[in-house]
Amino acid sequence: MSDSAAGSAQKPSSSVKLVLLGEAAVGKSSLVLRFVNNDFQENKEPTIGAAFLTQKCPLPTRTIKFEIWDTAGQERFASLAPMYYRNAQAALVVYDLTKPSSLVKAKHWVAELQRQASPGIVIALVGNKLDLANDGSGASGGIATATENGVPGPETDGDTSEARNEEQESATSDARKISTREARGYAEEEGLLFFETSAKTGVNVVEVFTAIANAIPETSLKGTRGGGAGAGQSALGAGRSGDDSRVNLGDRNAAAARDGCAC
Ligand SMILES: Nc1nc2c(ncn2[C@@H]2O[C@H](COP(=O)(O)OP(=O)(O)O)[C@@H](O)[C@H]2O)c(=O)[nH]1
Ligand SMILES: [Mg+2]
Repeated sequence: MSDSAAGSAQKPSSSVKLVLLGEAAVGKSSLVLRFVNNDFQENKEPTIGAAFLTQKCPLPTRTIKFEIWDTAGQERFASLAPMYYRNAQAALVVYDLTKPSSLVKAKHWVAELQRQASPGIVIALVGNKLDLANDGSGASGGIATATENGVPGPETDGDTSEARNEEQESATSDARKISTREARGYAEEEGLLFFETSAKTGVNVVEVFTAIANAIPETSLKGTRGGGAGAGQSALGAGRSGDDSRVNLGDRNAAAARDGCAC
């Protein structure tokens, strides 16, 4: 894209360790495959052991090289999990929006990361398999906000309207079992990035990684070359809450995502 032409010589380049966590079969490996190879396999072989892939994500002011660690569900063995997320600067915590138990699991992961992972870790909550929901446009952006997405209808009827909205939502949502509102509300409380994705169609996949790349605090970047640690501050800027170890993003990342990773 046009940004890669703009002075790539002096652009800082940084490696970012990113881990994927979540219940088995939610689509972790499929999201990586979509991001790295722009491919999808309908009956994907389960990951054996752990996969390690890299993918560059060129941003306007710097290039982020993701080192992606995809596990085969070793999270079931609690003692192995910290090995994966140790020193991770970013985590994709994935659930399947057709499977409520997977959100419960995702919440456990978020809690564990907040308790034990690196303090500045950027966590994105990702509801995958959006193609199985009828309202397939999904939540597409950056920091979780209170804005509801996909909840139909104005509230004209006082006390029952909310319940009706929930009903309508599930009635028109096909296989969706977790509403955008519920997941977004949780992500907002915890200060997580939030997206709904489909590894199958590719919706929002690049956007997730680009939003994460934008959210990595400058101070936690390693392997910076060519520009020093100070470069690229403008890519982060205003939306960050200064006193929190987690990172909040403004809506600009949804827009930035479109121009971000050209991969
Ligand atoms: N419909 C649909 N199926 C998906 C999606 N992502 C993954 N799958 C399927 O879900 C199954 C599990 O995917 P996989 O990536 O192996 O999950 P993992 O165990 O979390 O790594 C596979 O059969 C995939 O083809 C998606 O976005 N939509
Ligand atoms: Mg896998």
